[in-house]
Amino acid sequence: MAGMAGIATVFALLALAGTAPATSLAASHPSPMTSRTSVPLGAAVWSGCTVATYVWPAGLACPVASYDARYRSTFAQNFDRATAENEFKMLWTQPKRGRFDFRAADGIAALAASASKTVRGHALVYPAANPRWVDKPFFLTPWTRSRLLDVMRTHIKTTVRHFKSKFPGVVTEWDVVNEPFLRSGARDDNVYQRVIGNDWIEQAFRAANAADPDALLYLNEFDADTPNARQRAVYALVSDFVRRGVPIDGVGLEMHVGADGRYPTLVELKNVMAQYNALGLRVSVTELDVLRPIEGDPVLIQRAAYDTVAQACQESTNCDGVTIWGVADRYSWRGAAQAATLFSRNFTKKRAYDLVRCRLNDPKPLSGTWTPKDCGPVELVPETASTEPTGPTGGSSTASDPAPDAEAGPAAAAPAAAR
Ligand code: 9MR
Repeated sequence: MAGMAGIATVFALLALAGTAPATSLAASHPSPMTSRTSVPLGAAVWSGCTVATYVWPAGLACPVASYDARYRSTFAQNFDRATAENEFKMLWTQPKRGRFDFRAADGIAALAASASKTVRGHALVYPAANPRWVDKPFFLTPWTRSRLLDVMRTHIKTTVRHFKSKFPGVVTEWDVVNEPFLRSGARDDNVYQRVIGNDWIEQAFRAANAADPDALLYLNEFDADTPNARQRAVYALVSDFVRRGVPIDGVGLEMHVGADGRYPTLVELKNVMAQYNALGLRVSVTELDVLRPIEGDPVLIQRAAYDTVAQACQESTNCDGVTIWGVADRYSWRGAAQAATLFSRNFTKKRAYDLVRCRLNDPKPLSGTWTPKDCGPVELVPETASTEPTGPTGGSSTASDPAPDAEAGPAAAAPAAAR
């Protein structure tokens, strides 16, 4: 197991080798897209689990992605930008009140900068990733609205300014608020909601904009990619923001899909993206991964799911990015056996990667005529191949990607799902 200082050193050394990418200026919000010749493909990266501020569940193996050269090269060679899977969260960056600790987060920014990639900052306010001192204040000094607002604003300002000055041009956008709604469409019952009240989300966006007027600002939400109560709640909130001039640029669609063997249809996804387009907002697919289906050929179904999401983004002119939640199955939070990402346990590229890349490299332009290039069929197997249901684990695949369980190497630890 490696210590946090070691992780930061590894990434800091890597940073010396590269040049930071240029920033894009976004003086007004929502910030319209000015060109669309390709859509960036990102990956969530993480540095490992042994840091002082984060207690890994006992008994689980600890993945040390930062020390795996294949992990770093797979990211550098195949992705355009990074999201810190955990290290930018408040639990890591302000573990004690007023004591900021950006060492692990800097490691991620340095990894990206060393490979000339940008970073999506994830996330400034994510109630599920609060440190304990935010959720359970000392009983003699309970939160008041003004005290907690001050804490939230200070956290946002300090974090955004830290990256803006230490890694200029690298962190170009932020998930300002993460997962503020419940499945019912009601507000999540978290400390900001209870103490500050309904305007806590607006206050967070205003603080982020004040800290970096050039950054693109997103509200990121789970399961808001199909028409449902949570999606309607997100839509109502962001349309109100646009109407009143609250600074926001886009909506992040997480897209952890494949539970119950399902994923959104192309029409559903394009309709949701079009709703935000009508408001002048961008959409970004921010955390895409696909669980093994319950029935049917797992590789083909996962491939089709990836292709569908990429096609929706390709054909929606306000879609400005797709990020996969993990570089490779080996270190995926889903566990390697789910084979949920675009690279196998042994870092072999899957056909789904080529399909996604092909579509994102050929997006519908902002104006003019467009005929999409042929990316080839999803299925590249003999027509006799069986796609019959094969049982509750999805069975084995007849397609040509590496079988998830057939390869050597340790399984990555899979943290418990957050919901
Ligand atoms: O993938 C992340 C996992 O390693 C963490 O244990 C977990 C707890 O913070 O967060 C996971 O990432 C979540 C992301 O930050 C927000 N959307 C849902 C993701 C999966 O739970």
